[in-house]
Amino acid sequence: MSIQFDVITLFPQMFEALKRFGISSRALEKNLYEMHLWNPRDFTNDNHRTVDDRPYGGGPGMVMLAEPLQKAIESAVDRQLSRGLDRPKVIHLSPVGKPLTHRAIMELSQYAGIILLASRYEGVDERLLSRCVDEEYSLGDYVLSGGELPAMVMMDAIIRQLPGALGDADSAVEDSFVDGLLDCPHYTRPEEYEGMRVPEILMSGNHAKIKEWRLKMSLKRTRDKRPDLLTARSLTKEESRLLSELEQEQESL
Ligand code: 9D3
Repeated sequence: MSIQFDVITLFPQMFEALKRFGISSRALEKNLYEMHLWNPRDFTNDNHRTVDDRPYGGGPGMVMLAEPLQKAIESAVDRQLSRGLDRPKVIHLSPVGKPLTHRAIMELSQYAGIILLASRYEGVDERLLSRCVDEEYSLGDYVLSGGELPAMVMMDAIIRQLPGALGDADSAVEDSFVDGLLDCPHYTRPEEYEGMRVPEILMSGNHAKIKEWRLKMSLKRTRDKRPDLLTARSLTKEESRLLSELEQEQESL
């Protein structure tokens, strides 16, 4: 069966972005995944359909109530169990979560089903998190308005890993970031644009030389913009040689 996403959100319409455009839309048409949306407001009983309240101890902002979230999560879990799937992992997108990495995406893409909790306001009642949530992920150290965009980011990254999601043209491009280096520069027509020419080597037809040039440019970019990626990773003989070539070339300037 295709991977099952159940998302708990006050703004289910935001997820139209994922359903309607690009690779994630094509993957949905190919039945590579299913996405089911659950609004905590539909699990309230009062006239105002209240999903949040003021924080105990005072302070700014509102906190999401445990009960509507627990009911929504339980409905989502029951849906997946009734499909014969194992109990799904419940993931909360949160500024206090661990950083979302390529490695985490690869691990998550192995699951048959995932439940994503996208929260709003200042946070969620801690008792809901301790009772119902297995893991928390953050996109990085900057403040967003809620967990919906992070949930879509996570799903987009998982979906493009699913076999059959990428056309052949896309999948070749994939290799570069996955091996821990930044991508090389790309060029297309025309041969000369505003006085700037395409690097001669790319027009040579020498595919071994082109491959080597691309690797060298990846190494150069990674060294210049993300040296942390180079220290995190061991180099092949060819990569070490190309890096010392780069250093030699720089000295001679
Ligand atoms: C001062 C306390 N704020 C924490 C930085 C409260 C707060 C702000 C914004 C609590 C939640 C949010 C909404 N953000 C997310 O839900 C979120 C998020 C983010 O803001 N940055 C990076 N990754 C993520 S994942 C979910």
